Amino acid sequence: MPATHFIERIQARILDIATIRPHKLSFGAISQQSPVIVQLWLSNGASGFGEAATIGGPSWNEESPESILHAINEHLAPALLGTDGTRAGQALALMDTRCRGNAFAKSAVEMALIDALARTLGVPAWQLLGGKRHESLPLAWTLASGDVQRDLEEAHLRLEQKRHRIFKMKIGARAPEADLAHVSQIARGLEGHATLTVDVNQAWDGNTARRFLPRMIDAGVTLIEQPVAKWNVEALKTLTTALGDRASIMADETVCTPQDAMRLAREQACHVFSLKVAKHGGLLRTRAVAEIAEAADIGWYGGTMLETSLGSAASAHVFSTLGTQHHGCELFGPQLLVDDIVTERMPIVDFELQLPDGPGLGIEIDPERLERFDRARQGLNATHVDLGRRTLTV
Ligand code: MUC
Ligand code: MG
Repeated sequence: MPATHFIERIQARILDIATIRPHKLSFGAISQQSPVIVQLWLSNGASGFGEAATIGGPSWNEESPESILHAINEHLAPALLGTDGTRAGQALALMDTRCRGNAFAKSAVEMALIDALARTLGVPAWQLLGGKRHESLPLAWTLASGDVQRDLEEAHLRLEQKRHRIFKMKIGARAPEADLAHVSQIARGLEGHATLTVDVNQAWDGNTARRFLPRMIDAGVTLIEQPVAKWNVEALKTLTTALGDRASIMADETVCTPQDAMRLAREQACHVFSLKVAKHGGLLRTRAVAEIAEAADIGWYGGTMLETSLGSAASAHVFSTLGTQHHGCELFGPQLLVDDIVTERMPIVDFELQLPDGPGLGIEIDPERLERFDRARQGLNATHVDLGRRTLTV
């Protein structure tokens, strides 16, 4: 009989970490990330860490750091305490019965559980996720300062440093003509040295997308992310059919659950899925969505919610297990933050992120930094409940 290790304690907290510059998206600019960090202890003494980050509070989708913290403290942790921690799939099913939706909150808990389990077994998390198929992945950077000169300086520096040669531009906040001018200037400045993606973050209607995307492609863009609202699968499909021989259309906000993935696959409504551990509800469900992609001849891209090195490493573990039909990844969250919570970041060598080995998620959390960035400790919002020990931090 394999050993049973009960879930003994779960602690969640919000951190506040500034970004190195404002990051401008179609719905606003962010200058701080507020990831929720979970630590989960098993009865054998092992513990693991998980993270869920949102972008712009609840601007990117429904969940916010505060709602994630609430869902974990009030619903998910009480459901899991005392249950068998060696059954991650069962833990997910239990969380589903106690709490609908709330994929980000569930993903942080599942990540911590898988880290603790992998550490218990002394293996890297990727071994529990099907086994590694990639040692490294091409790493994109997002140009989102809002200023052409600054974007170009950033891109040239990163090319020189051999860190990034895939650049994503955030558009949709300004008039499409202004975005087109911005993208065209950047494309001219980087011609022959980099590949370009645009992420519209749902800002355009179908007609605007049909008019402006061909001109973005003429300018040099090869990958187009979420040009229309998440519900607008019809328009996504039309664009995929019309532009398919010239560029790839990528779904991001539209593809969260395996059911979303099935619909897009059935309708052949995009060429690529942007995979994100948080929106899929964990590492195991990221694999479920990726498997639907593979079966439907849809490619994958390793997306980010601008996590610290903790969430980025967890994403790297699951991405390392996926197939060959990929467009690289954008796990650059740590580089956008002024500081981190790990002792050592994943290295970037020759434009590629090196995927971590070592037990669990393969990174070590720095407890001093965890305390320093803790929102409750900074006195901004004292909502840090420690379940298991039932202590309340104020
Ligand atoms: C998104 O929608 O892809 C990820 C990278 C970035 O720059 O913004 C995010 C959100
Ligand atoms: Mg996106």
